[in-house]
Amino acid sequence: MDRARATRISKLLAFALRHDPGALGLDLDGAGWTDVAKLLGAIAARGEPLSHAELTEIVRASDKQRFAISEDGTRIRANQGHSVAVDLGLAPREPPVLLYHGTVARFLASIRQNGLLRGSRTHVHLSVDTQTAEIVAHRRSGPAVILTVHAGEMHAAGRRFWRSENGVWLTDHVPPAYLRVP
Ligand code: HQG
Repeated sequence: MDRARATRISKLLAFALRHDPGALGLDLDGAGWTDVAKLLGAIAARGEPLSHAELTEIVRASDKQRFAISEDGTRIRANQGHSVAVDLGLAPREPPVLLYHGTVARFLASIRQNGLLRGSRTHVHLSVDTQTAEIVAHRRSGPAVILTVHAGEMHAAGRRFWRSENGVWLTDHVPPAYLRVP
């Protein structure tokens, strides 16, 4: 499949599975799963017929492993990034001592004051290394800033962390005291 088509479908999947399943006439269950056959029907109805094998290939080849297909191949969900309420069923776990968050300079004043807020998403997203945080930051225009998060200290203070299936660290809020701003 050509790259442009794979990217277009991947963006459509991210939109439907994280933010607005209703736009494709889909429902998510409590853990974020939806029916693959229905999804393929909805994508076909938008003029983009897609086979089960092609969908599997897009999910397998996704650079960030954004999606998961159930073992029996009948259900699909996003691994993280939701704004709709879902319980991914992840167990809280101890994070690395340091995590990173890529953002842009224009948000810094507010971040210094309020810490990292989850905004429209269900969690604040943190990266395990600075390279990944750079990529996250560069999705936005303006000078990139990489913040260091004292995740170990947060965890010791009783704050919870989860690690998504695709290696993104999630938490509810990072107070300013745990942030190192360069
Ligand atoms: C910022 C992508 C002002 C925050 C990425 C970020 C990630 C504040 C923006 C995933 C703030 C929220 C999530 C505060 C946080 N004041 N701005 N107090 N607290 N912000 O998109 O982390 O490619 O919801 O710095 O790779 O950028 O789609 O979160 O800039 O993993 O798979 O508010 O999305 O994944 O933006 O990105 P987002 P994010 P995909």
